[in-house]
Amino acid sequence: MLTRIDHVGIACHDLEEKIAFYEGTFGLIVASREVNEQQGVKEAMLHVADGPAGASYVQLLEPLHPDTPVGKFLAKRGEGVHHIGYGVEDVVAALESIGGKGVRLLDERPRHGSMGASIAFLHPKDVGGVLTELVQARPRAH
Ligand code: CMX
Ligand code: CO
Repeated sequence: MLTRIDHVGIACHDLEEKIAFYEGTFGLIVASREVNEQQGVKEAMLHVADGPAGASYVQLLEPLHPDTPVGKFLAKRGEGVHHIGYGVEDVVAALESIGGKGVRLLDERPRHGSMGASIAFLHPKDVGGVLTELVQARPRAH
C-alpha cells in the first residue's frame, strides 16, 4: 500500500530561518512554498531525492496561528519532527482499508496538500504516537 516516504514534516517557529539552514547545511533546494489556510500552515517542500515511486521531500511547517495543529504542537513539544507522509497510489482506497482496521481517520475524505497532492491524516494515538499522513501525488504531466 505504501510506495515510499513522501516527506517528513518538521514543525518550526521561523520558516525562512529553517529553509536557510536546510539549504546551507544539506544543500537542499526548495521545490515549492505555499500557504495552506485549511491546515493552518505556511510551508516549504525541499527536494531530497528521486526514487522509482517518486520524489521525497522535507516539509518545513510554520503555524499561521497558535490555535492550529502545528501551533499547538510547538507550544507543547517545541520544534521537531511533526509527522511522516507516506506515498500511496490511491488515497481513497488506502483510507478505506486502514479505517477498516480500526485506525481513526482525521480526514474521512482527502484534502488538498502541497504541490497538488491529495492528503489525509491518521490519528497519532492509533499509530504508536506518530502522526501519519497519506499522500497521493498529483499525476505527473506527460
Ligand atoms: N505527533 C504525535 N502526537 C501528537 C501530535 C503529533 N504531531 N500532535 C498531537 N499529538 C498528541 C498530543 O501529544 C496529545 O497527546 P496527549 O493527550 O497524550 O498529550 C494528543 O495527540 C492530542 O493532542 P492535542 O494537542 O490536544 O491536539 P488535538 O487533539 O487538537 O490535535 C491532531 C491533534 C493530531 C488531531 C491534529 O494535530 C491534527 O488534526 N493533525 C492533522 C493536520 C495537520 O497536522 N496539519 C498540518 C500539516 C499539514 C501538511 O502536512 O500539509
Ligand atoms: Co505533510
